[in-house]
Amino acid sequence: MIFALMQDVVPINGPTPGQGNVMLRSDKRPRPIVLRVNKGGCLQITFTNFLAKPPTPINPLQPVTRQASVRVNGMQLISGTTQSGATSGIAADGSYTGDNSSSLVDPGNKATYTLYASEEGTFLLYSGGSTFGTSGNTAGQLTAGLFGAVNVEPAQAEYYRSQVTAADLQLACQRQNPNDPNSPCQTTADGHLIINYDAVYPATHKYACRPVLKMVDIPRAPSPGVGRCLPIPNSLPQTFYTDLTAIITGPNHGRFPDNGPPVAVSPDRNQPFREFTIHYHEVTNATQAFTDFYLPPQITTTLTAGITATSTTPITVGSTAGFPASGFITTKNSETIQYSGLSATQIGTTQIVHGINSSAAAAASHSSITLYQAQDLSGMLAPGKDNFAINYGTGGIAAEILANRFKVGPMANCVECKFEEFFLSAWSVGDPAMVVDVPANVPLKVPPYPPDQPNKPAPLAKQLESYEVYQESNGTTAKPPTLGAPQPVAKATTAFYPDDPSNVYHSYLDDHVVFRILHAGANLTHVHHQHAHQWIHSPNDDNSTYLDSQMLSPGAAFTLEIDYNGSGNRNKTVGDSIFHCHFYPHFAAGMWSLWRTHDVFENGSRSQTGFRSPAHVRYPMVRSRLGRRSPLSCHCRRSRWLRCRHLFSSIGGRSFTAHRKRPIRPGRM
Ligand SMILES: [Cu+2]
Repeated sequence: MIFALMQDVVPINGPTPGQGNVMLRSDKRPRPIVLRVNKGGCLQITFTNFLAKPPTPINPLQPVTRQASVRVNGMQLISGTTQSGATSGIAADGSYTGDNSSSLVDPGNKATYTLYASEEGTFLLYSGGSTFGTSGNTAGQLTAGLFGAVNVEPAQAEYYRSQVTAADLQLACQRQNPNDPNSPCQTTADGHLIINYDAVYPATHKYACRPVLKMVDIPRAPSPGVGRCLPIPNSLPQTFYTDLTAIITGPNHGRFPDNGPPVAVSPDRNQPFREFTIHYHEVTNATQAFTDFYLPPQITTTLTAGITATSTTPITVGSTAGFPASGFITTKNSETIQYSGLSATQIGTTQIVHGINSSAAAAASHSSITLYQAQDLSGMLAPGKDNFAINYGTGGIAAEILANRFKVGPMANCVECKFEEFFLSAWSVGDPAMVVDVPANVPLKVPPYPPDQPNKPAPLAKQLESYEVYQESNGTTAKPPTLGAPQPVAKATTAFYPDDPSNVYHSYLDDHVVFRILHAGANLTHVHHQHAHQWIHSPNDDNSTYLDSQMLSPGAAFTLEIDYNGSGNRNKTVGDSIFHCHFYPHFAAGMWSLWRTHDVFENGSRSQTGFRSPAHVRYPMVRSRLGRRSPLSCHCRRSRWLRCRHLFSSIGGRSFTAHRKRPIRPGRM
């Protein structure tokens, strides 16, 4: 379950989306939705519920209720209109609580919620339809994915996309002939595009007349006969982009008139800033990269007679089919007996009796046993599986270590890849949470199949899911699909979603940066910990305490204004600075991301091999002091990606790149 703009969804079948018949457009990566509004402004949300009916029988991790809503912690309620048409102040709450009438929405219906932004900051957005789950780790629709944020920006702020493709940036340049949308782009002396922040897609483009960079803008439409985009009369500004990242500027994409008093560690707070929105959350049911993460298939058989703690008569099993020569036997009173080198008959006639007799706590009569195959690694691997996430992206370390040991993925042949220096960095493993067309865990025995497509079920994923379903269904003797031994044969050729390819957050050295961090989970507290960068607890106070960690409890949200000009901080650290939950069990289970500070311009060029790398995305530069672009960025060399060699593969839908002659060295401290 996710929230998305209506313009970002398409029907699965037929011409129109509807209940259960909706998916994201193929070039939009699933991410928590981020809405933006200025302090002192109102945000009106029209919410349509397209959730499908729950399946039968329902997965215990899914909420049964499919009523849903949008509610935002901490914003002021103005008015709402329920699905039945009733309007009131409390109807803006998106809840069904106490004596209040319900402002939830049934599947197929819609409602509106109008909220007032009284304070700057970030506010957790979620559904109030089902707030309880089946265990401590689940909280109904919240942990199923229905969350996002409302970022309240400074008064007079404007918002622009921080990451776009090279093709899109070409559409957002100042033209040499302003009246001719096809005339060449204006550039600086060294070839950088001069940006038109108000550019719209041409009337003939599939996104006709939408803004290219501006995230909230007045809607436009092609004018009949003229072929140009004209504002739709009497329309209010509308949200066109809900990216996690943004460039937030003052009026006319310039400086803010007054965005906080200067402090010693941040003397110029009126410059535009890059914004990163970071949701920490749990993963209730991720499909893991390798079958080793799952309990091996169980084989149950019957006994010819009951056995007790004092049994001395050998018992034979009813069926020996499928019994391996070694493994574990678990009896019904939870005793586990390891055996090896015995035939199936011997298991039945000797080991069971011995095991029962050796236990002082042995219980009543047993009529059946369950036998586990050997090599059950699921318990040992659980602490490093994909189980915690940031912004729907995860990077559990166990899959990365297994990939190295199985010799798949970009670090397949890395003999010195042993410990933390490789599995929590992009240096050897590639960018975390990148989705590619051919994952590294493609089994050798799977016949050739079409590469995965964005936002569609993948052939390999189907196999792993069916294996998981098998594990959850007790009693069946059907065997999971046979997966061949992993081999370094499958290589990805492209990364999906080039404007948002991974859990790496990009800025240029000295860009002013603001983090908006939120806890979108239900149970465990997290600690946002940032390497190589700091902020102060009270941003207006020269005597405030430095911080590099912030505790987050469920529902909490903080704004962190990074000091010393943000990117690179006081030490001018270029490269990757990791941030993560400081609890290692969460961190190892995927709750980490990278902040990448660039010192060369990322122009979206292709790699030498033709692989469409993350560098295919462009990062428009912030207009910094005096409204000019950063002199550093303007005079730096073009990206050296052209000279990079890419070794590429992936794990479990996440992909990893390895770059030789990488232009940026990891800056982890
Ligand atoms: Cu945590």
